[in-house]
Amino acid sequence: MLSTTRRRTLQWLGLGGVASLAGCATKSPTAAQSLDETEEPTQQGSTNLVDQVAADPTDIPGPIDRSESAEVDVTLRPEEVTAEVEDGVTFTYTTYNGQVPGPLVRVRQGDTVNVTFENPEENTMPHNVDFHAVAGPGGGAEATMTNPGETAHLRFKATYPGAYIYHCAVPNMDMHISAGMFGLILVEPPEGMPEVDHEIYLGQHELYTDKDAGEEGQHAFDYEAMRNEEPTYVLMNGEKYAWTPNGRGPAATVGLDETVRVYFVDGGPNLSSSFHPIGSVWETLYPEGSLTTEPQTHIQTRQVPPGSTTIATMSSPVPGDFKLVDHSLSRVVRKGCMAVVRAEGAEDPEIFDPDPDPQ
Ligand SMILES: [Cu+2]
Repeated sequence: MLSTTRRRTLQWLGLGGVASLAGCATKSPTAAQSLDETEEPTQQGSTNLVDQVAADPTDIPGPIDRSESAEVDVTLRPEEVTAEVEDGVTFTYTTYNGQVPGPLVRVRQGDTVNVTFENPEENTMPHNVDFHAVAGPGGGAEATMTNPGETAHLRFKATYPGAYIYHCAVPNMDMHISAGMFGLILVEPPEGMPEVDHEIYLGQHELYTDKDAGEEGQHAFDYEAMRNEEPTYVLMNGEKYAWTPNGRGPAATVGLDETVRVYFVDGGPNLSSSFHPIGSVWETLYPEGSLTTEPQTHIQTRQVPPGSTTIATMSSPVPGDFKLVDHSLSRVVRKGCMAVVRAEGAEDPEIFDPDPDPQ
């Protein structure tokens, strides 16, 4: 996706300047709303245009090498931004820190985490965060419930290890998550994670819009489609084929036999992912992101439910592009769900020969 094309498209859509799409009045839900309230606010177009919501899969904190607990400060900003899902198609996302999935938070079991939750004034909706790594009511959802312009603080101790989802949990939480509000928090065990050559971060979720996939223009959120669980797009990192050679480039480019560890979160809000590396297998896989269970080995496809994660490794002895997909393949072919790990190096016909000599 070329940024010049992108800019031209945004101008064509009338989104390049200060013109506001936010004319449709939205009743601003308040922090006092109850969970069973079913009011469905019209999602407003945001003038906050950005070139990219797709989180860079390699932009994650490195392994923790501390042998003692520490205090870790984390700032999450729920940002409502408009960006392209694919060329010519824009959508107003709700995000953590402007990216989908939200930033990978990495701490060590026993650490104390100080969360600052800043809901920017220019937002139109209340937001919060529920961390599945939090031992406490709502995973911190009520403690971080904020209207635009408000800041909240949450302090928690990471008492158990594992890879956990975090997500928005306001009354219309399915809409907020679908529009991008989910991410992964990794709580490393005291002994740390096994060493690998590369780590990447991917998040799958569904987008429900009022137009067909690929139809140009601004897509509004479609509650009816969400109620029927019929997404327009199923995405990895928030954009169609974001981290593939046809998008922004491979999620990672690695050498032969180098191990790639994938931190994978399924935001949903509704669909399980059948997570599979085409041309390979998951050599070690921690089901549901559990780090207190022995990993499984040589797994072809692993179901990852919405609201869960997996940690899985792969490598390749031969070069090529390895597509990481949801093996519910219509989501790949028709709805945009794919990332690519590229392995570079010399061919090895002993292992893989696409054109063998006749015997
Ligand atoms: Cu939200």
